[in-house]
Amino acid sequence: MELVTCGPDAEELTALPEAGGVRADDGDPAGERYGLEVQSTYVRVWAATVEGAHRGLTSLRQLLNAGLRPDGTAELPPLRVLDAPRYAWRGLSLDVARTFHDADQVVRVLDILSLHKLNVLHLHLTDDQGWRVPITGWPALTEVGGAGALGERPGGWYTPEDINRIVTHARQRFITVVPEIDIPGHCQAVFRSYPELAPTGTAVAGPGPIPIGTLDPDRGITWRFVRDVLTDVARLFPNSAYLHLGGDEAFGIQDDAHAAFVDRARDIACSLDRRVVGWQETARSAIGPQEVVQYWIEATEMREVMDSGALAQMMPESMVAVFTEMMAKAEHDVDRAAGKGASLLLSPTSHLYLDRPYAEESTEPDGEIRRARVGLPVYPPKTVEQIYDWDPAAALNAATTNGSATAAGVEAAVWCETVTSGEDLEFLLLSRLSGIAERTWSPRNAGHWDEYRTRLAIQSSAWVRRGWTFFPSSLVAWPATVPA
Ligand code: TNX
Repeated sequence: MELVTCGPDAEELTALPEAGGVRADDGDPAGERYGLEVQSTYVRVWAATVEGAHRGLTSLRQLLNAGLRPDGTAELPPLRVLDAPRYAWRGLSLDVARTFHDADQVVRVLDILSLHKLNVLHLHLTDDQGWRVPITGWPALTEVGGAGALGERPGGWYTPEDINRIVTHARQRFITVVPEIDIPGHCQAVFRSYPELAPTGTAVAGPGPIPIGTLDPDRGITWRFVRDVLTDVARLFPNSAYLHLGGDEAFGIQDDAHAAFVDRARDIACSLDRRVVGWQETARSAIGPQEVVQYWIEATEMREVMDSGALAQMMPESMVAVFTEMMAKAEHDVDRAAGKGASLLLSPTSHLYLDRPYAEESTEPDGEIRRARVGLPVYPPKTVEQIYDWDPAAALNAATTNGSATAAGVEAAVWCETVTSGEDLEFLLLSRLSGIAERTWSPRNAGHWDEYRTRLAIQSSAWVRRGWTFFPSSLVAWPATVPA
């Protein structure tokens, strides 16, 4: 392994195409480039940075998986590659609020990301069902707000030591942990902890899966709370250049008050020397080129869901009306964000929400049982192949009316309403996340399902060795026996 900063090897790396978008740690996207050469007498990995060398060693690991023989030795083909990512921000958003995934499980997820050369873990730390991060001066947030999860599931929260372990494990693998505090909606856990922050009158709870009622921008205590929370979160997650402010599904607040809320929260984040990322609803505030907007509402699929009547089965009519209004308002968010110069983090529901059922059968009976239970029934099921057949640039283009938006990067998302354990979580990630990871790294049109499915099958031996749960899709010819 060599670090090269000048000479022909370095120049070859410099000539590689530039990654699109921004990095979550503000680093140089060129830092991930590497070269890898295999000859009969040596293997050489070179890069301008340790990070680039790490990515190169990850590719070497994947090649070793592919060439592994039953006796534990491996044969590698001679090759020489120069490699660089397509996007600078390649992540996974993980919901630890609806189900609490402890630090051990988060570390397992980080290992999955690392093996796929993903470089961001976005932690959705707070939601109606739970608050997972300790804040100085607000002990009830974890003691009360962190005590539960969705339904009767056990609660929990990360201690500062847990967070330090997660951030350190991530940093060693060149992954940035981006923390999300979801405000001003999705705050029922805050209201349970501190009723003085809760809305009064009719703007409380409400029927259906997503409660009505937000933080009140007209109360002084709200802003003391927001400042204290963002201050501690910025300190606990030091390698993220961004704080994620949520901003989604803030039902029960007027549009102008929502925009003003986001603006004021962003000012606080900026005073802490952090930039802001928010769900696409934040495009309606006074954002600019420094901001990242996370596009999630994929209109075509959402319209199908609405038209199918699936929502009406899940919630009362009054809530269906709230959702219909939300969809209508969302229609121009991507254009709005682009018009203001912000870049877009791509997480369209239709392909990047991994909390959807698998459409194809599992090759194993246990997988069939889990497949029937895991994934939100409201989303149309999709196969491993359908998720792989996706292109970020085409998706962004389809979401704008004039095709002028700029991608910050790509983030898959896994929400945990139907995920009750680490096994459920890994089952949803592996292997649709593998396909997304390839789309974020490799050049456009680089892979095709018919050859990808073979590569995917080969990589599963590494998952089995690590004890990761995965969905054995019937569309893939998985190896029958896996070397130990
Ligand atoms: C919408 S995505 C949500 C989440 C849910 C998810 C289920 C987003 C910004 N809000 O609160 O968990 O759908 O897929």
